[in-house]
Amino acid sequence: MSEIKSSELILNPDGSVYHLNLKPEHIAHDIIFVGDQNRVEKITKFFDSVEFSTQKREFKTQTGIFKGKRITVMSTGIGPDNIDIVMNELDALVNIDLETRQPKETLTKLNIVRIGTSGSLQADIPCDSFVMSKYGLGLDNMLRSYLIDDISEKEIEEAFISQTNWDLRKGKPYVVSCSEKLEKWIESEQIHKGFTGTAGGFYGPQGRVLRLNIQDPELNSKMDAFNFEGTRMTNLEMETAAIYGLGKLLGHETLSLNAIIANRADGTFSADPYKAVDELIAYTLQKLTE
Ligand code: R1P
Repeated sequence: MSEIKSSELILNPDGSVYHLNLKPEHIAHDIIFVGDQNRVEKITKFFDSVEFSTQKREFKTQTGIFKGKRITVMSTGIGPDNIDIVMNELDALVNIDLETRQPKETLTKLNIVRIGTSGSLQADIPCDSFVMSKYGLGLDNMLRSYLIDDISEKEIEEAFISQTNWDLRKGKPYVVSCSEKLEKWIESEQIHKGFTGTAGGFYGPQGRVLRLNIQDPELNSKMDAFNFEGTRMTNLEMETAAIYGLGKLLGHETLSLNAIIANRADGTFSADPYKAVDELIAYTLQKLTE
């Protein structure tokens, strides 16, 4: 097989991958994603030790030991475009030989858990609760650059398109499920199982109106009412579906957990969003080491 060219898999002069600034030895096989770079140390401050730390742009990474387990915590920044970079470069670290620039014969599977923040679409999923996304619904189109027919849930996609009268000029929504292995590992009665919309923007793409009119002012109420065989849409954020899609395509286990900090159904915002995130961090670290 011919080698992957330098223009396609870009390495820094020290041999690290271009955006993440990481070499293979810097990462564990259990990885926590957060959006906000300042959230990385909110997690690693609980570690027994931190062996490695780096940051380039919004991508901050720390690897260390928590209760005997080696874990990497990494910030992805905001949005599906960043997830494209993070997932591809992380996968390259374990599944491409960076010296020969050839894919490895034996693939390595990573466990990736996102600890994020999100807005609820349902009044009965209040601020400060946690949602584990059983499905991610991508409204952003990033994943459609790949061949996704074998991994996407077409029946749910079609139901969403028809129930919301989705305008396909905005691209075609895609639906991908989480890793069942991680779901079983991390679930509990404390967590709502959800169907999470991933938008390619924060304002118009999530139905927020400040000074600009949006293409479909009714979209959020149609999303609230969406129902596929009893499954409702629970929340909106900007990474989950992209993580699930690229995780499935590349062969990694992925799960997204979100602390609900805003409730779009009743217009409320958490009185203490940092506390909600801290509680989700504590919950996840505990589960990951059980
Ligand atoms: C928007 O404010 C950001 O917050 C949410 C969204 O998904 C988006 O990334 O998640 P994080 O708090 O994990 O970044």
